[in-house]
Parts: sequence; C-alpha cells; structure tokens
Amino acid sequence: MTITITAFERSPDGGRGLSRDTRVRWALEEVGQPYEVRLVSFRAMKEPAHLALHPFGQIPTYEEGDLVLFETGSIVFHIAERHAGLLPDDANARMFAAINTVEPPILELANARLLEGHKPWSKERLPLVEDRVRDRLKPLSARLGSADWLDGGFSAGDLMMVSVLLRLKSSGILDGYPNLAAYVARGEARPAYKRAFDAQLAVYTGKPPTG
Ligand code: GTB
Repeated sequence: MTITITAFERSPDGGRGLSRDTRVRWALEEVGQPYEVRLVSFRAMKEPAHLALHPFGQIPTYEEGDLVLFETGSIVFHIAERHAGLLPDDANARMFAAINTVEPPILELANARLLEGHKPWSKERLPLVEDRVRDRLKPLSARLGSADWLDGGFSAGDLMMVSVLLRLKSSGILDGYPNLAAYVARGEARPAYKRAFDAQLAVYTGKPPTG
C-alpha cells in the first residue's frame, strides 16, 4: 500500500532538516519503505482537506490506505511496530522521553531565540531557558554514557532523540556534552538519515536526491 506523508512546500529552515517530516522520512528510510510526499502550503494546511487529516493543521501527516496518522511520535511508532529494525526487543523504547521530556525545553529555547529575541526581557530570560535544556541534557548524557545508542542497537528511540537534539546544533549547548554531540553525529552519519535529509533538501534545491 502506498505511504504518503505531507511536508512543507516551503520550510522556514530552507531544507536544514529541522522540519518534522525529516524524522518520518528517516524512519521510513531505516525500514526500507518507499513513500510519496505531498507538499502543502501554509494556507493549505489550514484548509478543510488538510484539517481532516490533521486537526491542528500541521505537517507531517501519514496516510497508508485507510490509516491516517498525525503526530510524529505516533507515526514513527507505527512504522517501528510494523517493520523490523526500529523497536528494541526490550519494551523500554525511549521514544517518548524524546518528545515529551527533552523536546519541550528545546522548542522553548528556539522560540525564545527566534520569536522573543527582540523583547526587552529576552536577555534576562534566555539563560533560564538554556538551563532548562541543560537540566534535560545532563541526565540524558549520564544515561547514554559511553554507549552508541540508548537501548543497545539503534532504535526508534534514538531516531527521535537525535531528531530532537539536532535542533540544538546551532546553539552550541551540545558542546558541553561531548557524548551527546557524538551521538547526534552518529545519527546523522547513518545512510538512512542522509537519504532522508537529501530528500527533504531536494524540495528546495529542485535536485533529485542521489541516494
Ligand atoms: N507535535 C507535532 C508532531 O510531532 O508531529 C508537531 C508538528 C509541528 O510542529 N509541525 C510544524 C507545523 O506544521 C512543522 S515542524 N507548523 C505549522 C503550523 O503549526 O501552523 C516544526 C518546525 C518548523 C520549522 C522549523 N524550522 O524552520 O527550523 C523547525 C521545526
């Protein structure tokens, strides 16, 4: 059955891979499932046809026959459940820590920088927000230790965690946690990630992905 996901027609990041369709593309690449992409404009995301798929009018969505999913956690979990290679045998998959515990302060930091940087109180608030991010990175770094991945072999939990941490790359905060910086680099070095990244970038460059 054909899998179709949605992605931004024009992502604000210009193809740096930060938009959340990248993690879905990555999961599909990891399990070797071909997929199609429907690009949607900001206006189309708020129109009834898209709202029928995603009540919050966002991307990505995932369609497979009668199945329609939104929220990257549920999409990646579905892919991992259906196809071998992304769920560890041990039931302690850590994907939900990435999206529920680690991602919120990272998003807050992005908002503080991008949307609130001009506010008179921004300089005072930013260190507080950065500390909230560090409050999550410190135990995560301790949990990872010298391991390559969080649950033995690479899993959906790592895919989500690396996707979430990628958002910190430009902030320099990861430099304080060398094992996390190396973890992110390991994720980015995976051939499936590279294919996913190239595919989302191709939307902006017009060049077909090479992988
Ligand atoms: N919790 C949902 C999920 O995980 O699926 C969140 C989905 C979401 O935030 N989607 C964003 C969206 O559709 C795109 S990815 N926004 C439009 C809207 O809400 O109207 C978030 C994103 C966008 C842009 C960048 N960037 O340019 O750096 C990074 C991340």
